[in-house]
Amino acid sequence: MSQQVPPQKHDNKHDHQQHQQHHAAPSAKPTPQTSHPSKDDKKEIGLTATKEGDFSEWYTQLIQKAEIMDYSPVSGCMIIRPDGYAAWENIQKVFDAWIKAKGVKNTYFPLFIPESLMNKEKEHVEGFSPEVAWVTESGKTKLNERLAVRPTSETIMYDSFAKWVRSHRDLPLKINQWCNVVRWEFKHPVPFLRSREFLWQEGHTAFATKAEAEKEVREILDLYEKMYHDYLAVPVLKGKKSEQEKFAGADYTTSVETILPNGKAAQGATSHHLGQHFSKAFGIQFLDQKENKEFAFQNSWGLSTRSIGITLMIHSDNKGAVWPPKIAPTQVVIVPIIFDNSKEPLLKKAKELEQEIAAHARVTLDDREEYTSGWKFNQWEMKGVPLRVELGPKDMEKKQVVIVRRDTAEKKFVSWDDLIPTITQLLDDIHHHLLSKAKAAMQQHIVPATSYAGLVNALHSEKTALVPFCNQPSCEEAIKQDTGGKTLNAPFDQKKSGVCIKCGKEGASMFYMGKSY
Ligand code: 87F
Repeated sequence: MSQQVPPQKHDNKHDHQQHQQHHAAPSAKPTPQTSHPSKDDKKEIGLTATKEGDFSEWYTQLIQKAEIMDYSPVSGCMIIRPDGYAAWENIQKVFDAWIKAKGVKNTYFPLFIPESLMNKEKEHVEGFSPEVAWVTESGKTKLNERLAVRPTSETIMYDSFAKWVRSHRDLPLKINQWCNVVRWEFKHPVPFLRSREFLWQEGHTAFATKAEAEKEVREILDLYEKMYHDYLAVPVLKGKKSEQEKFAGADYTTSVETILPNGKAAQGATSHHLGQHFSKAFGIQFLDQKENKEFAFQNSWGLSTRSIGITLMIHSDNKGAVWPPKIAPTQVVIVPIIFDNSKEPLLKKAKELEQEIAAHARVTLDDREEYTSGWKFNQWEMKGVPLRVELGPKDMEKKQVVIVRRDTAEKKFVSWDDLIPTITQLLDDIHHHLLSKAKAAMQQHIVPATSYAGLVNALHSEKTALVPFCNQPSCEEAIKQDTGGKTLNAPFDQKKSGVCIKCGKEGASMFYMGKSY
């Protein structure tokens, strides 16, 4: 794979002509390019697949060429490169502050979970056991007990919770950890969406009452919605999972679901109410005010690096990545248009602008002289930077810059004095533009259906259907076998009930059904 990203559209010559149309051509020659790829390289460096034509090939090329991830020697395990990791750090920073404000504290529990602990609450691992990776030996010595590489930390955490919780005064207990987990999946891996190791936060809380726990489940789900909506510019479908699709260890599971451009659904995050399921298995008990021994009510909730894959799939285009501004690794790139006879003052000004912007946005100045500005434009477009600020000799004269939006390619001439408010406004505009496009796209992928034929039809045409469904696992299993579709969730505000599209039972709730990742 090439380490460098791409010219595809901004042919360099053309680019300078374009620029000069606005800026009246300086007579000096542009800085010679030493690393500009030859014409023959072009195809390979840009994206060769289109989002509309071959979605999965497009995505695979995009995330590598935008330098977001790379494949590793271990199948299904990926390398998160600095841009991908920076986006994750931005997500972390926001969510971490939100949960801390709710009294959640961060911890770190071991990566290895003894088999005996994993088996303490068998039901929750049952369906997942083929995906658990085990450590069985050190050097040539067999371990006395196998150790699971954590696929999730309920068991190891709740073993401690049982020791930490004694009285009602120890509750609520609110613990989170940011960590990696391993699930040895056998379905084909999709970077960020389905990898064998991924990063997430897992929140685990214990309460004295069911009401308090249930309140939190919904509050956390609202935070997940807010993260997707306000930061990733991704609309979600919020609701409750079906009996078939809920976490087996939970009383019920709530989720935010997303719809990808290929019509497939992807679960964005989950918030589970565990009831007293685990507290009974692990002995998490407390003495209440009347000195009665009670089992705690628990929740667990998680958001993972999958959110990055969902975001990129939704917003990116045939020129490369499109990062939503709020989590973009770099929000603004300054590209000086360098000519030999005007280089010094121009670079000096570019540095000043960089400093000024740095107080308000994540900015980088691309003053590399071995690349032409046209080449840089393409590279930063591939890397998905929301705003490009160009500064050329003519702009110096006019005390202005040219600002180009990544999402619409719109160009704006902005005086130096207006730079900061304009950048702030544009970043906000881009967020809202991406969100409204994504909302429209999601709506186009959702259709109502009241009959089985309607559901089948919808699933065949890459749609998610809103259907009345009885929520019986046998019915869902039959639908899955028959169509490959499954429930995503049931919206909380059930406006009407109907007759189950599968079995005809009355009083069925409305569920979203679709094909999913
Ligand atoms: C894979 C292997 C073993 C998912 C697994 O959703 C166990 C599991 O328990 C497993 N895959 N799960 C469910 C995870 C539930 C829950 N954990 C905390 C979350 C959010 C964070």
